[in-house]
Amino acid sequence: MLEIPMTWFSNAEVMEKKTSLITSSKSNLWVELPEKFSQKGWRSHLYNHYFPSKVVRETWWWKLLFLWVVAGFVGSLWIFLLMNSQAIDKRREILANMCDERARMLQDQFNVSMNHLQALAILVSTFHHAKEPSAIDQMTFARYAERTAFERPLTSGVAYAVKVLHSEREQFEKKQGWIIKKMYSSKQSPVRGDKAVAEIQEASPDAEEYAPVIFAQDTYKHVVSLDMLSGNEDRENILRARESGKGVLTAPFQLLKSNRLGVILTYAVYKPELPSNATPAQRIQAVIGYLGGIFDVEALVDKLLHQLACKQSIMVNVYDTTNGQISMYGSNVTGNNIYHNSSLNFGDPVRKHEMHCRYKQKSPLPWLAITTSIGTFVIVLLIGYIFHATVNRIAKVEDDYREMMELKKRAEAADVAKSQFLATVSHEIRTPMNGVLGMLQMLVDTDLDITQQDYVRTAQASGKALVSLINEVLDQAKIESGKLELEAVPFDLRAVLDDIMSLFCGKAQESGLELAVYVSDQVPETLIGDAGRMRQIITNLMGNSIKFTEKGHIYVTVHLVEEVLDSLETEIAEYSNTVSGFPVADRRHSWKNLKMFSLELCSSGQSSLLTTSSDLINLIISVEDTGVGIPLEAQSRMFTPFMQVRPSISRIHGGTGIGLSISKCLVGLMRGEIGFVSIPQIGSTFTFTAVLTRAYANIKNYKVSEFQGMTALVVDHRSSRAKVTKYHLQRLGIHAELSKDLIQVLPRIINGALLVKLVLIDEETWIKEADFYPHFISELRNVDQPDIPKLFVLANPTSSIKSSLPGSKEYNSTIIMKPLRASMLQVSLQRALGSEDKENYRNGALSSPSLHSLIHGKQILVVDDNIVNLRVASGALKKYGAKVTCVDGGEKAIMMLKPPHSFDACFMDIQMPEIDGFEATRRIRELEADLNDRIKQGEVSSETCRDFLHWDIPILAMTADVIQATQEECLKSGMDGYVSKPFEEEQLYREVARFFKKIK
Ligand code: WA2
Repeated sequence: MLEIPMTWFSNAEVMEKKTSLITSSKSNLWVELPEKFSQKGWRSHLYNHYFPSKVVRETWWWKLLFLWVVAGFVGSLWIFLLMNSQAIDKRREILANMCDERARMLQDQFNVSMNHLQALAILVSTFHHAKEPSAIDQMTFARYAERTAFERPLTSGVAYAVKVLHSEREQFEKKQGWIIKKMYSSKQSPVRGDKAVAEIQEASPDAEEYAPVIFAQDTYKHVVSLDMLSGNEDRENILRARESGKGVLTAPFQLLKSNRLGVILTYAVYKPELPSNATPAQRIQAVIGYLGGIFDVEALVDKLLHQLACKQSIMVNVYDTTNGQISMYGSNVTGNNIYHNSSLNFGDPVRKHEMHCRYKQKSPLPWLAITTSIGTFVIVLLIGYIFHATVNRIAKVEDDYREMMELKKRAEAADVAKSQFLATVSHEIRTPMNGVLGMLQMLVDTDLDITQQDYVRTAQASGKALVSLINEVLDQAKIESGKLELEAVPFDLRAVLDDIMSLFCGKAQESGLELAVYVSDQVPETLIGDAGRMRQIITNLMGNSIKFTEKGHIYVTVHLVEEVLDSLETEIAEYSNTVSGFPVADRRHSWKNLKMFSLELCSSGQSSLLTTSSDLINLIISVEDTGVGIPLEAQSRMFTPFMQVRPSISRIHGGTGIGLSISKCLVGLMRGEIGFVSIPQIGSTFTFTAVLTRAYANIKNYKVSEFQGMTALVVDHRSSRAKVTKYHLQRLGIHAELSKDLIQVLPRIINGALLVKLVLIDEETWIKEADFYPHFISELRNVDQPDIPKLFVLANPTSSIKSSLPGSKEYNSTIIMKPLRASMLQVSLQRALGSEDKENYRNGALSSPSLHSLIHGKQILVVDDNIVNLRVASGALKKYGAKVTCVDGGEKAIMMLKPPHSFDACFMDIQMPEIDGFEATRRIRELEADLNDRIKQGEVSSETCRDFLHWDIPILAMTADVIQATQEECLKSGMDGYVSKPFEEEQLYREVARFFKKIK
């Protein structure tokens, strides 16, 4: 029992070591552990919580174990005693059986002897008394008796005495030739040996009657002429025998001339006329002689027992128990307690005999009982040991588990601290970076010479690269700690793709790449998911493609997985029919890799994901490029963080190499897969799938536009590129007819079969068929239609070709720069059809003036505790013509925005001391709700409130902290959206457009 606390102490020591190990690294991790976890505190905590309970538990187990061992000991002892007593019983039973058997045999043989003695008595009566003269003399009797001795197995001899009255004595003695003698000398006690007998034979004194032996078997010849009534035992025996008429036994006594004990059985011989039911008196009267059988018990029983098996294993004693216990046979050995008494019945009711049997050897040790009980006890001990070991093991496992839980808690705390640290550090880096970038942006807008401009742009690019690097590292850290969670917000995937196209439009222009996007019309308008992450994945893939593509195109397609599964078998690859005509790595090969997976899903019953639940949308998105491709040896480590195709890549192309690994994780979070196929020098196609949810509320719809119901003719000799154009037209509600060339379709337009308002010709087709256009244009002008179809040329963003585009000007055609985007196309078409807002139009750089138009003249309040940030934000907004007011705290913001006020919007930092952005927003919303209620009830006239019947100022969160800035959280606290610092024009436009439209 003493051992328990000791082992516990050693455990505690080990734990302490572990603790110190962890806490020693505390400073490195910057983990601020609560007091409970500090070395000392934690230890005492452990002692308080686990030590007492453990002791209680242990003593309980020990008591149980002790009880078990004691019970086992008692049990095995009991088993021993039981088995031992069974063994003894068995031994006793065997003894009893053997004893009874011997007793029965002895008795049987005695009976046989008795019967023959009776027969001999009858023989004597018949041939001696009933014959005159007698037929028997001593010789005859002796010979007969000797020859029939086998019939009396227990007798050692027989003798016959006659009844002689005193009156007849003289005559009898004369006739026999000897005198009747007395058995024992009167002076001396009976003496053994022939000499003594010879000496003491003296005549019998006078008596009423005598019983001299006349015949005797040769072994007892010495008793002839002795008066049997002179011996005590013989006299009593004779008297009893003649009275009863049955065989009568003496007690064992010393026989004459013998040193052994003997027993004599006597039968009386009567006169023949005696009736069978005679009285004792009559019998005494009628008796004429006595036949005695002499039993030398010792010799005879010995002989008898020798005939039996196992004589050596048991010891037999025969006793006459009539008066006390007179041993008839056997040595007097006691001490062995197992014995058995069998009663013997020798036919004389007066005499009682018993046979006592006991084992010669002491009973052997009960080995079976000993081994069984010891075995049982050993098993009990073993079970006890197993129990003990198990309990110890369980206790140890429990302790280990507790220890692990403690460590896990600490590890998790450290992990939280790590991400907190990362968030803080990134925020701390981003805040000054925001200032740097903001100021650089403002610097760009000042008067700078070419060199200065170049320096500023380089600085800007480096700053942006640093911010994106921080974002990526933060993402990676969040993914590693499992902290990255996706939002579920409704968004328009097509708009997201348009945005991404705009983002890369500049870069594509530089290298003359054709960018195209196509979204299958089966993909719902609005999806619920994480738009930002979706954008991040596609941007990453497109960014990679841009880096490694110098000519040709980059083509993004979005389909439903179900669509692809259907078309996969039927569609035949046409390598030449690509967007730019360059061969590509067929995206279907990359689909196939993923599809194998989805087929497995289908067969394993998870096809419900694909078919049954109609609200789940399985998207498959491919980014196809005609770049240098990925070397085969590098293909296996494409998704490993910081692994790049070539070490030199980062120097040439920039980037950290964790983009793809992040994308893979994001795709995984969207329950999708990512894969790719790449042919060196041909290109690569990356494909990923994602599971999103269908949203039923549409965000915005281009189809409700003025183009609804129009028909456009798309002339393009590349059908896949025509498909892209058709997709964008359809988004605007324009019906598109496709044609490979003008010659085919012209007759239909002329004869009025095809009424088209717009004709969109791809630049490449335009150049190819340049000779035909003068004819076509003139034909078109002569067409009998209310409106002459407008002509558009879809130009690739390569300035060199654009300037030399033949004849586009003279045919009054409009050039639309690719990549096509719905908003841009809308503006271009509006302008050409005369309904455009002239100020809005600037091809390819649409957002900036739009933002200007949105923000210009607006009263905007900017709230940030950081003066630099305040200046940057206000500078950025002022650039677009806003009237900016700045405050540096939540309290002031609430004061300023207490309605009524004259602000149109508010940009508010989230992380501020005292009152943060969320809290300030909540309070502002409360104030607004309060005033709105009062307006409703007519307490306040609406005139004082700038004609507003309902106060709800748009509040946008500004944040540099990506971790905290979730759209959901912003919306929860009453904000309208968020923009990340530093302001990106794109994002700013998107958010501002959303709520300024709302006001209008
Ligand atoms: N026979 C032989 N030896 C003896 C003895 C005896 N009795 N008595 C003492 N030693 C003839 O009962 C009648 C024989 C007696 C029968």
